[in-house]
Amino acid sequence: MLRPLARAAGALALMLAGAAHAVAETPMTMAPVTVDNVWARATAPSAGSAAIYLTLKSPAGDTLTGASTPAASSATVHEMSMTNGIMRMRPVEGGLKLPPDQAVTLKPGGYHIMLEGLKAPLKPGETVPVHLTFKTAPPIDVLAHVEAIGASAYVAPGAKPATPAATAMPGMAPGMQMDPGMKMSP
Ligand SMILES: [Cu+2]
Repeated sequence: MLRPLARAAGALALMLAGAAHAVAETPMTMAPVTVDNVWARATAPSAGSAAIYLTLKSPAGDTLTGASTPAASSATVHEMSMTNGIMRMRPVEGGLKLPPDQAVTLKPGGYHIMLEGLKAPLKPGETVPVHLTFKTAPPIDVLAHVEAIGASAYVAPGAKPATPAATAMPGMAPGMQMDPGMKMSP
């Protein structure tokens, strides 16, 4: 009587070990990235470019490798830097690193997803579909809420917008100057 029971217990222990192994491996291979507060500024009717802002968080660490949207012909992760009082922006080499369990916010004056070849102006209240790809996590599709032309942050639906500040270019904080040598369009 004892032997079959012991064998059954042994088999159960093996099954449990297998289950624990599978659970332990999940965060390494499929850790989802959470995406919050996806937004863009409305654009002027003639604008050819815009910027998408959002907050990303990866529990295990990851890299935002790319983005695309049907609203523009290209979407590129950009960073900004100040050199001699001139704001420059350029593609983030190798993708945007997401440190483990640390929120990374793309916002005006900093990292942003640059949309070029905008197919239509972005109007307040609209949503823009954005497809995000990561080095490890599966791709994520999100909707960017289009805020007022001078908005400086995401406004939750139903909330009162913050006082807008006039800005000249998408992706730029008020008072920033474009580098005259910088090419904006392909
Ligand atoms: Cu840019």
